[in-house]
Amino acid sequence: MSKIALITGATSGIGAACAHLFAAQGYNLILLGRREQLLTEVSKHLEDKYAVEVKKIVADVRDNEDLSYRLETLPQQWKKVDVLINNAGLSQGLDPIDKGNIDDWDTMIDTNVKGLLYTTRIVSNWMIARKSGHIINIGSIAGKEVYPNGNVYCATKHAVDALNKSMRIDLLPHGIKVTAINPGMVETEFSKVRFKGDEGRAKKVYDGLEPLVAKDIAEAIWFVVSRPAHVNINDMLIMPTAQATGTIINRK
Ligand code: NDP
Ligand code: 8X3
Repeated sequence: MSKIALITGATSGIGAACAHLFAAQGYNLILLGRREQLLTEVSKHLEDKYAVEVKKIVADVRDNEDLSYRLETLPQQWKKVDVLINNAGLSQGLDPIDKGNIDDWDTMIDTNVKGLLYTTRIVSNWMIARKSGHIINIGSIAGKEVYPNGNVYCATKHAVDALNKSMRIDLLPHGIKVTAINPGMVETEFSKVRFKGDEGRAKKVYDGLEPLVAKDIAEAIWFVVSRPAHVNINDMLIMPTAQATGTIINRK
């Protein structure tokens, strides 16, 4: 029987790249995101190309009640999730702490931290029942260090780092693997979302360097997931060659 991966934030960027790579490896997929049309396009493409089964969940990870309903009402066979990729996340704004937009703060905390928790609370129980599973948490270089005006986004990714470590301890008795994947700069919709649709400002983030692409991260995740049963990779930090730290970048 095919394995199942549940990917949050599968409508673009890293999540969509993971969906492609896992489908190519024969996984059936549960793909979650808010933009229904994109979810439908990705799902149809993968079903046609790889003959895998895809379950779409149009949901907002911030809405625990709706998320729980949609996950708990999945048919029983779809609850046999082998891999959970907690990827849904975003940054909003890049302002100093005294000028931060409170709605932006709430959105980042509710999505990157609480959404990840709500999803994990449900899916970890399915994994515990089967005594097997692998949870991949998408952190960031912003969860390892901080940079000017990154304040709340960095705090949410530091929280993901802490949750990654602590869920590994809590789930240890149940044989469940837990891994953090922490990327540096990856060119996706991330900067467009951070700068609220300002494409020019988003593009400038990657000026003069070759950033990572979503597929680079998906390939690292596949490497981690495809290790033998007795091997767990706890934490991976993946940067563009031109980026040494969050802020030290070799631009041409
Ligand atoms: P994208 O903006 O391309 O993708 C983000 C995904 O998250 C989308 O599919 C979006 O789907 C989904 N998402 C956002 N909010 C919600 C929500 N409330 N409920 C459900 N889904 C949601 O960016 P990336 O692929 O780059 O980002 C993926 C992850 O990688 C994030 O956690 C980000 O913090 C992290 N990351 C990104 C880096 C980068 O440089 N790009 C570097 C380090 C980490 P939809 O809008 O359809 O809901
Ligand atoms: C995204 C990476 O450093 O641009 O998590 O915030 S960064």
